[in-house]
Amino acid sequence: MGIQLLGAILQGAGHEVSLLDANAARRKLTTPQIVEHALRLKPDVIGITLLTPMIREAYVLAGKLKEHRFTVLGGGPHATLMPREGLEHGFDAVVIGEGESAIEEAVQALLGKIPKRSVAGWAFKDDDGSIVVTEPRPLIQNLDLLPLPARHLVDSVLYGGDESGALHCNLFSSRGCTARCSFCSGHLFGKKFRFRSAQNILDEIEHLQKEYGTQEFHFVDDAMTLHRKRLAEFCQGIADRKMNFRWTIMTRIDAVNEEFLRVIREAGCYQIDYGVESGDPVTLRRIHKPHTADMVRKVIPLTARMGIDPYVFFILGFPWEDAASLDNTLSLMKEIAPYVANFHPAVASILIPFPGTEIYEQFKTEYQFEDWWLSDERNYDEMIPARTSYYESKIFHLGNILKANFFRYDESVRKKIYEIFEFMHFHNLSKNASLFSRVQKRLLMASKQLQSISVGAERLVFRPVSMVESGIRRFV
Ligand code: B12
Ligand code: SF4
Repeated sequence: MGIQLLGAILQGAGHEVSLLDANAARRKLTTPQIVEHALRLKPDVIGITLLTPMIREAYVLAGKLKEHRFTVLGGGPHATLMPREGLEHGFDAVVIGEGESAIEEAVQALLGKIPKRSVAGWAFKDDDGSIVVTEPRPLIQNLDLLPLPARHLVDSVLYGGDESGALHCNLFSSRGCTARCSFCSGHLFGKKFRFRSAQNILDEIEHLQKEYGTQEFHFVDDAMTLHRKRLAEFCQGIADRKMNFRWTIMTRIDAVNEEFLRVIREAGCYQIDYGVESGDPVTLRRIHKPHTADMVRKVIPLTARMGIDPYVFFILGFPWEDAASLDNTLSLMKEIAPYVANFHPAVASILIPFPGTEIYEQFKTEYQFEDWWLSDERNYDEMIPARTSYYESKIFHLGNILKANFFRYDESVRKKIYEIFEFMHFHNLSKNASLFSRVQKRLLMASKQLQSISVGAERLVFRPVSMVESGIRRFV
């Protein structure tokens, strides 16, 4: 969505724009393939989104593009946190913060049409090779003035099964979050909560329904419910316009109440993602989470009672945590499990010290992980291969964060993390009544038992199982 918004701004200003998502769910491109694409297109400026987990690949790509003398511009979360680093790794310039207000001027300056120093909120390499960072650009005040993302510039089939696909259902209604969680890398949109008007969001949804037939929408706001009056207007607007669609949101435990949940449920909201993070009171305090474990005990069952599915995120392994603190988290998980539709182990769930966070600054020297994203050694972003054991490759498919070993967990903490991952995975399987889930649950238990007796025997029996399963997946 970020690059679609920038595409819309540039098209509006008369530029020719092409978007390439090299990391789309159904098509991952390699660096040589991206370079080849650029050589075919020969654009005047190439913009690249920079996220910390993929930063090494992005820097290699920038280097390769520079070999062909392309002009390369960076932007996004990592560029905002580490603008100088981007320039030291091949980029000609990087935009710091929101892109919409800066992109047009940045392109003009890179094309030599306006002086580079006249552009606010970016960093560039001057003619003598020195790095210049200009004064910050104010945040966009009126989000209603933004154009609709240029969704037509990306092939929706790359994201989902059919024409409408999963691509056209993501949208945002606000930016910024007022909390200050010590692990959160959300600096891009700032701490001030800014929001689009209810009418403006409904207009976009109406457009998406007409244009693409989309009936389900996912809001990617950090904390959608911070301004309740606006959301109440949004719900009223759905009724007034006689619209009918389903939607999901992400928000904070401290930012909902019963009446409010009822209103959004009646207006079609069927899922809320909450960042619970921990059940340990010390940890919740130390990470500055704006809720307590008791608030979680109330809000999760309440959400379920109101007819909305709670999806819940946890983060395991804060540097001060021992097996007892993790046990507090597991106990809370077990308490709320009857109401939880899904625990999200999908996006890893083990603490990663992202740049710019309080956790990173506090612990980088003690645990010697300064600038870890630049080294291959900490490359956690790979799946655990099925050759370890069937059990591990399923329960712990993103468990490479444990191998990255940021916080040197001792054996008791590691064991507890495994136990919690197993709990989350089995809970999710049991919520899914399909035959596949039931079979997988049995296979997992068998693989675990066999592994504890003989690693070799587990491999002998379960290697073929993994092969058959991945064959079926490829076929499906
Ligand atoms: C939806 C989402 C996801 C989705 C989809 C991610 C995707 N690639 O689109 C899923 C669930 C898959 C996901 C996964 C992860 N995510 Co995520 N995600 C988000 C979320 C909530 C919304 C993203 C979004 O659409 N924003 C709205 C659009 C409009 O903003 P945008 O894309 O950032 O684009 C703007 C600017 O960045 C800039 N810009 C972007 N590209 C460019 C390029 C140029 C050239 C220029 C000039 C400007 C520019 O301009 C755009 C308009 O203002 C953000 C939080 C947030 N509030 O943004 C986190 C966020 C991006 N995720 C984050 C993280 C950490 C992850 C994971 C690593 C989590 C994990 N532990 O596994 C994984 C890694 C995924 C991966 N390999 O990319 C961090 C990134 C931190 C960082 N330093 O990189 C964020 C910021 C959350 C946070 N607060 O910490 N995520
Ligand atoms: S509540 Fe969520 S978005 Fe807000 S600071 Fe905490 S982790 Fe980040």
